[in-house]
Amino acid sequence: MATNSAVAQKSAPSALYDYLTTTDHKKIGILYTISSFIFLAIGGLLALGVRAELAMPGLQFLDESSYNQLFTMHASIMIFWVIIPFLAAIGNYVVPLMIGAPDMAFPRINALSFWMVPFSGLVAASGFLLGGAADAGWTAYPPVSNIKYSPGPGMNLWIVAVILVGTSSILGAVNFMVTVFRMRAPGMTLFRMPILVWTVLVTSVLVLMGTPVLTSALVMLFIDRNFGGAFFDPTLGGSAILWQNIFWFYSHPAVYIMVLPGMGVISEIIPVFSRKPLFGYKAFVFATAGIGALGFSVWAHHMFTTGSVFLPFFSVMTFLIAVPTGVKMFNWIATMWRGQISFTTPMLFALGFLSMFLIGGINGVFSASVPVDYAIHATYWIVAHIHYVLFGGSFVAIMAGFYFYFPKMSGRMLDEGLGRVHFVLMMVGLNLTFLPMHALGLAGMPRRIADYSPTAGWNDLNLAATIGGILVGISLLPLFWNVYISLRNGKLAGDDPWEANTLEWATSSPPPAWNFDKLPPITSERPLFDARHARSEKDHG
Ligand code: HAS
Ligand code: CU
Repeated sequence: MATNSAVAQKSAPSALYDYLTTTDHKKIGILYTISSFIFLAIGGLLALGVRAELAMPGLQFLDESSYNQLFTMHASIMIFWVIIPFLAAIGNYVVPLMIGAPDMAFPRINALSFWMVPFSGLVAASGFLLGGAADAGWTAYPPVSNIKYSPGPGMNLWIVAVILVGTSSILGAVNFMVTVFRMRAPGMTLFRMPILVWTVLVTSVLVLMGTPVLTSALVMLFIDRNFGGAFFDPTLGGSAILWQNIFWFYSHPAVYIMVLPGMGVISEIIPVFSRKPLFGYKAFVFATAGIGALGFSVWAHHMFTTGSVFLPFFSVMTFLIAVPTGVKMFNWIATMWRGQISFTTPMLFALGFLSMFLIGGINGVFSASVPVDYAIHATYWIVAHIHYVLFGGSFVAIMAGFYFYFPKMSGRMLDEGLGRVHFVLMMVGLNLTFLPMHALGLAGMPRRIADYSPTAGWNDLNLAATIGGILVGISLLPLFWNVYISLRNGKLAGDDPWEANTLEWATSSPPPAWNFDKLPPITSERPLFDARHARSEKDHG
């Protein structure tokens, strides 16, 4: 034995080389996590730049053109290089474990998917060094994004980068689907899969149906800009509205791509810390599929004010989508009902998700009403909506997942006290930033402006939002400190520190390269609960 391990040590490559060449889904999950945190820092700094400029009326720090670059790159980085990859991180790490598989179906494609993410992110961000980053908003509407109004290299780099990151998502989606359909352990029927696996599966279908459409739009825009095309140029017989239709055909489903896996994470956490099974498992699965299906018939709610879409249809469909989401809200609350709730950090973030996503969902329903949307379209109301669903929803769910799975990924517990500090600071910061934006929107403040009149009455609320933004930035410091000290001296986690229900907790923390030495029998959607139960029956009986 001793000689064996000495030999292994001698030939073992360095940890860095190991991570650079790995095809292990767990290491790839960790790489996705690291990359997402780095882009979070970049996207966050850009946001603080935006908030600094808006803290007071007048142009203090930036000119209009740099301001456009900052908010464009902030949104693009947060969406394409933080939220989506972070969810891919969680999916990569836990999906194979949850279904009792040794790895993803295509480990090398999985590695390729990952490496395309930081590479494409750098391509997009390199615009800052090459004479100006993209500046047409993350929605890149022509004519703002055409060669005349956005002549710099940044826009071309952005198009290429988004095509690359989209390709990474498509490869990942195929990989997840094949993994879920072909690699489940014996006994793991579809309706015994953890809800998180279901949400990743539905998300993968959305990616597969939506993302290639975005790619085609981007290719057309690239042709318009660089090869004299006229897809989106009405003066040459094209249509600018065409871009909006194609873009939103992808980007509306994409908002559910960004929240469904987060809902999956929440659905794993709430039962564990309420000591009850998830209420209405099947209803939850069908609600997820329902949101996915409805998500493809509401895209034109982003285009109500263009006058070119059939308003009643898209309005009704948008209202309808609140129903399956409401089913989920009900299920989560019913799961907690009369449970033994323990307020650990993952559970606190899960509760944060429920309350923030409720606000974000309902302020979205307002814009589903056409006359209301005419008043609030392109105002700060929409900015408030976006951030309550994407930050209060998706990102807070990601944080819940991070605190929940960190012990599995590292073998060590995070500090609960620091976790609570992070939670409180982040909740206060995000509400201070985004709650005032509702009022600003109703008062008529348009989004995407670098300056406003000192007499418009928007000064105080903007200052409050800027202070909130700084607080959000500060709230991340206890998180990073927590990770640093816990990796070195954190309490050892053991296999199953939370007394959880699903298979990823049936192996060591971190798991061996092959994931499982042996699996418990799988006869329900809570195999670990069953195993614990059988053990205690035997002890007492
Ligand atoms: Fe949204 C714009 C409508 C969910 C993200 N959304 C955006 C943009 C983003 C985004 C990024 O109809 C801006 C894009 C840009 O840059 O221009 N959104 C909705 C509706 C829902 C919704 C109805 N959005 C999301 C999620 C996102 C996201 C999730 C990301 C994670 N959104 C819109 C509309 C626009 C829009 C318009 C365009 C506006 C414009 O003018 O530009 C729903 O899926 C939300 C459902 C969830 C709930 C909460 C829980 C449900 C319960 C059930 C009972 C509630 C009922 C409603 C029956 C509703 C508790 C009662 C109604 C009352 C008023 C009380
Ligand atoms: Cu939408």
